[in-house]
Amino acid sequence: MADDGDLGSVRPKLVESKKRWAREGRLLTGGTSDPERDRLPPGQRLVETWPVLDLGVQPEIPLDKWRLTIDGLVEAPAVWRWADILAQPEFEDVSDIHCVTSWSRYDNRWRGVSARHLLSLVRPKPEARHVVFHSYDTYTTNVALDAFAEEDVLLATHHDGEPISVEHGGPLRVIMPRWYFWKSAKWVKRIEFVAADRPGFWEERGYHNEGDPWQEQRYG
Ligand SMILES: Nc1nc2c(c(=O)[nH]1)N[C@H]1C(S)=C(S)[C@@H](COP(=O)(O)O)O[C@H]1N2
Ligand SMILES: [Mo]
Repeated sequence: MADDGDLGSVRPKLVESKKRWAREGRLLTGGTSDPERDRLPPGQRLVETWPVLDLGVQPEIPLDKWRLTIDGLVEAPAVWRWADILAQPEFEDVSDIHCVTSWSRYDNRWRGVSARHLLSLVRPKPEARHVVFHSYDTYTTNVALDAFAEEDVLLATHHDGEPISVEHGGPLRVIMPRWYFWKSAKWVKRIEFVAADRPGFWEERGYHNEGDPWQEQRYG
């Protein structure tokens, strides 16, 4: 378990209660859904709204100051400015959001830069096995390189045709459609390729290391 002594401006009560839920296995249904037959994974309920979840800090980065560093075990590390994002081929994908706190939201149309395109530019070295996302609010989360390389993963600038708002992680957030939404880092500022896995903010606090909603991998 992580030591929360120096979380600074994040909301310690919220973090504490989520850690307790993880310990107690809150919301675990042990039920099943079949992705071939069902659209809603076990224990989820459909919402029409779009809840905002974060650590209580919503960083606002002017586009002229905004940078995205892509580094670690890659052949061609990069620091992208906003103009570099705009210069990449556009990618779109429609997917359902499943948040571990049990809400799901269908048919989110994301637009941005595909992970596969990014990978083709930076070229991970053979030792690279995992990816760590670092965000402007100090949040981190980790995924396997294989999961990042799935065809539906992207760095999103737009949601349903509109630029992603600050509260939802704009100007740029990661979208990992196959995992619970905590893997989709808002306000991403660094994508780091590493050999050894490194648990992120919630993964250190009792969440599952992967987070497949169909297997109800809420807590680890
Ligand atoms: N940078 C950052 N990304 C984050 C979080 C966060 O606190 N900071 N929270 C995660 C969690 S737990 C969820 S459910 C989703 C919420 O995204 P939303 O506010 O757009 O619904 O963002 C994820 N990405
Ligand atoms: Mo979440």
